[in-house]
Amino acid sequence: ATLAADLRNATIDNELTLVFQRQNLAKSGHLVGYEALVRWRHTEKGPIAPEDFIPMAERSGIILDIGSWVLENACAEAATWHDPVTLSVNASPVQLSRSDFAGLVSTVLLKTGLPAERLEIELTESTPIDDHERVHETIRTLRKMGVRVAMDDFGTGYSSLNTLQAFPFDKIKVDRMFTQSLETNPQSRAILRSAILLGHSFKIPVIAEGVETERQLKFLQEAGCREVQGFLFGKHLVPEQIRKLREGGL
Ligand code: G
Ligand code: G
Ligand code: MN
Ligand code: NA
Repeated sequence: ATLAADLRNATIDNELTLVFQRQNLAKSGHLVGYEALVRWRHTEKGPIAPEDFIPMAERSGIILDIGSWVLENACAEAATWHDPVTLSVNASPVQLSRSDFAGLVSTVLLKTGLPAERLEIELTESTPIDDHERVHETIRTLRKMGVRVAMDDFGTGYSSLNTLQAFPFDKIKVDRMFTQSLETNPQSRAILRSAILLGHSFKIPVIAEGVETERQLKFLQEAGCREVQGFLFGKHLVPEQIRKLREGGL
C-alpha cells in the first residue's frame, strides 16, 4: 500500500502522537510556551516525520482530520499544564481556508477549557493561500476571539513579504534555514537582522527557530530577536514530561 493509503486508513487516535518544543525569551531563556509537533507512528514503518506526510495529507484533504486531532489533543494537554504558558499549534492554509476553522477552534477551547489567550496558531505556508478572503476572515475572527496568529517559516517557500503585508499576524517566525547558516553566511545574518527590524516596525515579536548553538543564540540576542526555539534548549518533550515539569513548578 502507498503511504497515502496508509494515512487514510490510519486510525488517527492510535497512530498519531504529539511532542512539544520549548519557546524561550532570547535574553533570559525564560519559558514562554510550547509548540505542538505531530508525529505519525506507522504500524510497520515506525515513526514518520511530518515532512514526509503533511504535504500528502494536504493534497488529499486528510490534513483536516489530522489538524482537528492535533488541535484538540494539544489544547487538552495545555489545559493541564501548571504554568499558563502559550501553546502554539501549526495549521495549514488548507485548514484556514475552511469557513468553519475559527468555529472549530472556538469549540475546542470550550471543550478543553483552554483560554483563547493561551493559544497561538502558526500558519505554515506549505501550500499557497488560494482563498485570500476566507483566510483573512478566519485570521480576523481568531484574533477577535483572543487567539494569536503567527506567520511560520518566514522567508522560505510561499511564506514571504506579500503574505506578511496581506494578513494581520501577531508574530513572525523566521525559518530555521537562516539560523542554521548564520555562522557561515553573512547574507543569512543580514536577512535575520532585517526580519527582526521588520518585526519591530510592525510592532510584533519575532521568533527564530532551529537554534542549536550558543553562537547562534548570541547573535539573535544581539540582533534584538525576542524569542528563540531549538535543540539548544533541549529535546522535544512528550506530554507526560511537560506535566511532570509543570507540577514541579518549572
Ligand atoms: O517536527 P518537525 O520538525 O519534524 O516538523 C516538520 C514540519 O512539519 C514543520 O515545518 C512543522 O511546521 C510541520 N508540522 C509539525 N506538526 C504539524 C501539525 O500538527 N500540522 C501541520 N500542518 N504541520 C505540522
Ligand atoms: O513548524 P516549524 O517549521 O516551526 O517546525 C519546527 C520543526 O523544526 C520541527 O520539525 C522540529 O523538529 C524542527 N526543529 C526544531 N528545533 C530544531 C533545531 O534546533 N534544529 C533542527 N535541525 N530542527 C529543529
Ligand atoms: Mn511551526
Ligand atoms: Na517553521
